[in-house]
Amino acid sequence: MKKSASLILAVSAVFFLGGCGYQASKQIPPVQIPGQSAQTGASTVGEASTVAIKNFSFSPSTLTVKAGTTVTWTNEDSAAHTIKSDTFGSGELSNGQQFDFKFEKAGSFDYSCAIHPSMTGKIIVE
Ligand SMILES: [Cu+2]
Repeated sequence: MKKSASLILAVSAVFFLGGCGYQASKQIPPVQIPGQSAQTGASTVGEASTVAIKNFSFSPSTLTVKAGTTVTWTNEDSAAHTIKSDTFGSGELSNGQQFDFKFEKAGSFDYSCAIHPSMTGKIIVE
């Protein structure tokens, strides 16, 4: 009884120490937590090809895309807006309406809203 108790204690001590040594030397690789990648996946940085029109502004106000990308504007305001530039333009977009334009050539394209000239945006095509 006494002998077996000390044996269990000894075995436990070996397990404990061995466990510590194993954990200390074990390299824990960085783990992608699914919840985190789902959060970052919501923002389409670099690949974004959509511009929201909301609260009387273009979001993002400056969008960088690769040549050949079609950019889609969506009016999320209750007020009507337009997309106006020298090279592309929409008619009046009411709530929920969209306007597409395919940017074939590299360059920098400033645009505004014809109804609200203070609303400005820029598309940079690389
Ligand atoms: Cu507007």
